[in-house]
Amino acid sequence: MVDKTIISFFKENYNDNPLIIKAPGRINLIGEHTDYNKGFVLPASIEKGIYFAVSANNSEAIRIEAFLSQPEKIEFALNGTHKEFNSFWGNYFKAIIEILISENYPLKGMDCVFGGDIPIGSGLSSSAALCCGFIYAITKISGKKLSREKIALIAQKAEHKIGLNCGLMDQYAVLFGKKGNAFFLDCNDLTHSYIPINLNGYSWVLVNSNIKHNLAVDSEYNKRRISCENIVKEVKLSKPNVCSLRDVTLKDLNNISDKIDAIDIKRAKYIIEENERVRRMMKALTKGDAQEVGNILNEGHWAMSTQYEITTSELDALVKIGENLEGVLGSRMMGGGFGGCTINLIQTSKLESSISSLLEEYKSQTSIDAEYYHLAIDDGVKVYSN
Ligand code: GAF
Repeated sequence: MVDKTIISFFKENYNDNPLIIKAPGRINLIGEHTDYNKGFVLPASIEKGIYFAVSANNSEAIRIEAFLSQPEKIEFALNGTHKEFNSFWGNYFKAIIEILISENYPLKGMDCVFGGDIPIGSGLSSSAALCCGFIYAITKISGKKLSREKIALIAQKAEHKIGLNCGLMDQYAVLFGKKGNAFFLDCNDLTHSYIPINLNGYSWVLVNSNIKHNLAVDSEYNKRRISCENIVKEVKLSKPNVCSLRDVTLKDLNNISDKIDAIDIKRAKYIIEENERVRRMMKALTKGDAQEVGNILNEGHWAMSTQYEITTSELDALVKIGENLEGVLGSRMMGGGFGGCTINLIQTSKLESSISSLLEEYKSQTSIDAEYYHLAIDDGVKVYSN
């Protein structure tokens, strides 16, 4: 629906023959905050996405118009200058254009209308979809190709410019995702592989706690990254080859426990164990062991809650409610934290009753209406034909 509205709006207001690009959001099965520690992640790109209708306009301007809750038109000259704008999303486009100019990328004038159905601030990575989709659209208009790896790096740099020192999980998931598959990424050497996530008799559902986060303006994400870096610096004193938490063991943590803040130790322990949970999840999915998949989801959630301390009381409530429901095998918060969705593995035969019990009980505990979405895994960024 949303794609059709954007396409017809573009045709009415710009020109009749736009190129349509779809950039998906992403979920993450397990491997949270491990990406910037050079660890493992297991995300997937999803059907919800951002659509870009674009065409060259043979001018010296990149004109962008949003079909979002914050509608606005922003125009950038090809040298990056622009009029004042209010929308937060404008910062991402500005950052991308500045990065491309600094890399002497040959920008061309274009019109772009974008919008989509990824709920913002819900842990489904609308910002990575926005950045990766826009950069991909630029390459289609300018005619100068950039590899998907390069697009991911530019999109990550844009996030850093805005203030989120993120890793590369979201960008890689959005760019390299494959329909029906989870995407395993080793964030050390960026090698990846795919694994089908269909578990016979079980369904994946996202529940949006409707607590929104904005990681780019919330320093808690970056604070977690600093905690991890503190540990690496300390371990490096006795083990110079250690470059990231990926190389640190629980024994190393023990050895430095009297020299470093206990909170940093707790955070690092979480990362080391989370990497292990990704390995276990890969095995459980391969074996089709839904019970084990559910257990790993729950373990991962409580580790984020008590060790990494990035959940909220509402997300904890959702997971706890699920633990007491027969049909729910497991669930966890996804993404950077401090709000957003949980991912839930539910017995298909008990799907409807489990979802309604979850939502009802959540409402009675928090007075908040949660929403749910059936999960559909789609391809990464691509030219879209409807
Ligand atoms: C956010 C970041 F952008 C990712 O890089 C990743 O760290 C994630 O939080 C947590 O796993 O989405």
